[in-house]
Amino acid sequence: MDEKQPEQRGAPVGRRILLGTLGLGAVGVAAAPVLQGGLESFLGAAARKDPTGLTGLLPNGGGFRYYSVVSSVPEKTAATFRLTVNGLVDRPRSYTLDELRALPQTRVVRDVQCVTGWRVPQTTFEGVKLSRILDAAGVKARGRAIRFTCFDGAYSESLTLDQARRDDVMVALRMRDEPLSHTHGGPARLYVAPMYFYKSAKWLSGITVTPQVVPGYWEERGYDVDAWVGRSNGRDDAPTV
Ligand SMILES: Nc1nc2c(c(=O)[nH]1)N[C@H]1C(S)=C(S)[C@@H](COP(=O)(O)O)O[C@H]1N2
Ligand SMILES: [Mo]
Repeated sequence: MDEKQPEQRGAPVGRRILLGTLGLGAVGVAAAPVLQGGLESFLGAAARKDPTGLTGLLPNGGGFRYYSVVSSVPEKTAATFRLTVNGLVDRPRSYTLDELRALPQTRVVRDVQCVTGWRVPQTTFEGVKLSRILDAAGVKARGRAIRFTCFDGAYSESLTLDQARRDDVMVALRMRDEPLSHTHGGPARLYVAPMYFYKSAKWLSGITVTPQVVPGYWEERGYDVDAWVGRSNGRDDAPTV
């Protein structure tokens, strides 16, 4: 296994064969949490140590793979979801889902590209431009980067302020003309169109303006902080895993 592909560490061929034997590929995402629980107990300590290896192999529909670095994520609704904006800003605040929905929505259609090789062509995302949220908060002069946190309690991501202000970076509320499902990181995920999909943090709960880039979850484990598709450590032409 390539050392630059930590998403796949702990998911050696043995597990793939196991998953294949169980026919997981055909089962679909609805059964995934149950199956993950079952597999975890079956595989024991090794699986608990690296749940990514298991979840990364599960299908998420329409050519997507389901990724989570934790084995279960609470579901949030319009009643319970909050997105907090804080750090080096003049006006820290939190948004409800309805408040995000009420803001002007932007639409971007691009290929989704995971760093491990799978790609989903021409996928529509809709949501609120991150620049709009940053402008509303008023980034202080010392603010140079953004740290994103998630209500899965583990994942994080980062962007420089310049990257965050791009027109094709948003807090996404919809994907493929539907509300973002829980498995795709709903009700709101970060969507960074020009970068590998690991930048697009699911289950977004926090946007913190920081004085410098704080590397995110996978970046601490070897991925490039600047994750431009084709210019980073991905393998665009690798076969789908
Ligand atoms: N919170 C969270 N966000 C995440 C991840 C994760 O494990 N946890 N995985 C990333 C990676 S590596 C990919 S490829 C995509 C997968 O998104 P999907 O599950 O909607 O296909 O989510 C990204 N965002
Ligand atoms: Mo990924």
